[in-house]
Amino acid sequence: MSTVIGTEERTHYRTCHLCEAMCGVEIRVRDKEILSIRGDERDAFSRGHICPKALALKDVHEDADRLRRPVRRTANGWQEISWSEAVDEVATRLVDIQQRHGHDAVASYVGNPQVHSYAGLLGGAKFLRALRSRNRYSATSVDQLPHHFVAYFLYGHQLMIPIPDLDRTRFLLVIGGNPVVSNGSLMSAPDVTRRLKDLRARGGRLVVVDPRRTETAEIADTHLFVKPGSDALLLLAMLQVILAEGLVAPGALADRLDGLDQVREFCRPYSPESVAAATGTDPHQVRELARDFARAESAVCYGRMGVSTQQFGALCQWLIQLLNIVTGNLDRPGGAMFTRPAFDILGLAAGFGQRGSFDKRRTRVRGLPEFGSEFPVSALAEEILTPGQGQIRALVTAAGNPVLSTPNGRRLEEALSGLEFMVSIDFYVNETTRHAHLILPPTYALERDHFDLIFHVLAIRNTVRYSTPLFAKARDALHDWQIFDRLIASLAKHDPRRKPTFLKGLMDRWLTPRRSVALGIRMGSRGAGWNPFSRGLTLSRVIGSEHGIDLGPLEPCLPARLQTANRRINLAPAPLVADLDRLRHHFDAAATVGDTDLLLIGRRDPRTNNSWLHNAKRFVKGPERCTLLMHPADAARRQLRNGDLAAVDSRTGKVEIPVEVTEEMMPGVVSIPHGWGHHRPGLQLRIATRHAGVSVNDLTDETFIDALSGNSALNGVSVRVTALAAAHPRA
Ligand SMILES: Nc1nc2c(c(=O)[nH]1)N[C@H]1C(S)=C(S)[C@@H](COP(=O)(O)OP(=O)(O)OC[C@H]3O[C@@H](n4cnc5c(=O)[nH]c(N)nc54)[C@H](O)[C@@H]3O)O[C@H]1N2
Ligand SMILES: Nc1nc2c(c(=O)[nH]1)N[C@H]1C(S)=C(S)[C@@H](COP(=O)(O)OP(=O)(O)OC[C@H]3O[C@@H](n4cnc5c(=O)[nH]c(N)nc54)[C@H](O)[C@@H]3O)O[C@H]1N2
Ligand code: SF4
Ligand SMILES: [Mo]
Repeated sequence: MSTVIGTEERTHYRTCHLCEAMCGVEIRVRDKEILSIRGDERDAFSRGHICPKALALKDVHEDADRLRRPVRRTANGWQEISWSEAVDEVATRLVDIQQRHGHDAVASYVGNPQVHSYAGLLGGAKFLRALRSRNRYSATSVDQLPHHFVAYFLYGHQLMIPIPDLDRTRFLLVIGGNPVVSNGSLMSAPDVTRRLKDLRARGGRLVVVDPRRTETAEIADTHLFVKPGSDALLLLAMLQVILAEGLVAPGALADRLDGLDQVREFCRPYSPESVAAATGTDPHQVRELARDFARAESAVCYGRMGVSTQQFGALCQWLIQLLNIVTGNLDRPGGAMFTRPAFDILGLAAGFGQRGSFDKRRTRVRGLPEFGSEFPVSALAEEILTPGQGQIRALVTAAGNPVLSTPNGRRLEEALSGLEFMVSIDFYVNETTRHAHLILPPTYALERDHFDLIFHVLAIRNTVRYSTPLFAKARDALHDWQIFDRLIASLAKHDPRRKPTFLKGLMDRWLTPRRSVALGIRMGSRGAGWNPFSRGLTLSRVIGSEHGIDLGPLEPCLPARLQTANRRINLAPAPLVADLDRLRHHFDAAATVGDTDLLLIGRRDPRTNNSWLHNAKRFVKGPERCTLLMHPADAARRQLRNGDLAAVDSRTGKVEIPVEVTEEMMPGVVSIPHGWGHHRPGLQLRIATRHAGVSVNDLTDETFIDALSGNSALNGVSVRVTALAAAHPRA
């Protein structure tokens, strides 16, 4: 994918893997030097757009702190060792612990960047099977678990998540998402800000519901404040209006729906007036919003982190689906639609009977349910710390930093430091990996190929693009998938019962990640199959289109694509209906207690990527961004002024943080971004440690969860804020 300019300069085109937007980038290099990174004007999807983070492709690549060889923790610091020594030691220790305590004694945690590496994802899945432990954890349960949960119950497959048809809709209702900053999530949409502006320019409406007047709210027609954690009530009230006023019009799907009467029944008590106090919304505005949404030519309600990582995450995601369905907006242009990707991992998984699972087992200590063969990560620390049969003794982390990204990070740190053995597949010595005995560093993005196995499935348009490596990897470097392969082989060497049969071994070696993608594309619904005359897709055709291929807008696909056994949609799945009782009890109790604390929510900013882009100057320079946002009235009551240092404490911990007083916050709500807190000892992040900030997850609470799905409730955490000292002398 490179064209030669002159003798040594060349231009390379690839997809940026850092967030879900899949922007095409144009990278100019001279030998090994990266001269520039710009948007690829000819990219079929992003058409030249990039965000400031694209430069992290260069910064992380060149970062001197990035590990290039395996390291072992010793009394005198980290010591480089060879791959064979490292891999052998890991397998020896894991097999030994599993032989003494059972397979489940070794747990795994897989973080977000794994989803952005198709080879890592495929290789990691293979490794987890070889590890044979049911103690699996991932960042899913501090993120989008409720989306999978609802997709599983409504549409029969955990990956069958409807995507807003952003480019055609006439009405977008965003609840708890800030795409202008996050660049869209479960809605891959490069240059989302332009697309939102286009929506308004063609006469459509953008409404944002958020406890903070966010960057997305700033460009919306309407912004409504909502009290954190109360969205389910608001959504019920909107449904109640639509049902009571005869605005139900499910359209083409009408004869595929079950349970509408039940929905009518449970929504009945929730008038906009009845939820006004608990949600902090204006009943007239909510009633109008419901009517406008139902009457719009097309409309789509989209809810993200703010309504996922909260106490009623699954209820929220379910009610959002109901809103789209009863107004006839599911599976129609301008509504919520499904993709038909070149590599259909959803269809493939379904073909193997893998549609998801729920509550097949529970965690040992707290009894939290499994979903999709994973346990909620909020249970990880207690499963390590609580002695007894089934205790976790060892941990493998890959592409994750749970100390900063999961609730009650302090307790998790305590747990990690007591493990018998820990290995991390990561290229930084950070807050999590510093506890490992060994760190195995994979190559970084520019030394490997790239394909979006997941985000093509979650995009607002069908496109496909494959990127070749820009640089050859060093001879002694390994890709994530190669590390996993070496570990699998070594596990089998140390435990002969894991040795694959000859044929399976052969097959495993042949089916590299790249061959898997080639096969997936060829056999997919757009693929050439084995017909040599077909004009369908093959990997080489995709590679040949170095700016990607546009496969057109999303198309209606129901009921054919429904994965439920009876090809119908049950609007009222029993576990979700039952959870309405929990919602009611919670708000009945809250009404009598009276809330004196502030409610804490998170936020993102354009130069972060969760916890791991802070080791480059351009991503940390400028004014402090790890601050506490607070409404002027709340600040005044505590004698806090802009720039003052405040103490924030919760059930789990305490941090000290500068205050930023701003009317963009809803009164009673404060905000701290996540991914900071690089002041821990022993990190090898020379720049990040000088811009440490504090970790909001020292305040979040592992016992505060969405009890139905098991997802962490990172938003709506009760905190107290007190003044510490004035940062600036007062005039
Ligand atoms: N309070 C609060 N907490 C949150 C959130 C929030 O909004 N508020 N957001 C949550 C969300 S949405 C997410 S996704 C999670 C993220 O949670 P995690 O995935 O646990 O954390 P990251 O910060 O993404 O850490 C990624 C790690 O992967 C490493 N890495 C990067 N690229 C690669 C690679 O190619 N291979 C390997 N092996 N390693 C790599 C980095 O060095 C880093 O250590 O955080 C969650 N935590
Ligand atoms: N720049 C940047 N971009 C990123 C990331 C990053 O770290 N930095 N991370 C990436 C990842 S892993 C993800 S998952 C996506 C997340 O993508 P988004 O979900 O779009 O991002 P957030 O900023 O977490 O948006 C959540 C919004 O919910 C609001 N909110 C909080 N509590 C509530 C509530 O109770 N109700 C309602 N209605 N709203 C609430 C917050 O104020 C916030 O505006 O972003 C991705 N993109
Ligand atoms: S929006 Fe996302 S994909 Fe696009 S350049 Fe920024 S980080 Fe990369
Ligand atoms: Mo995420």
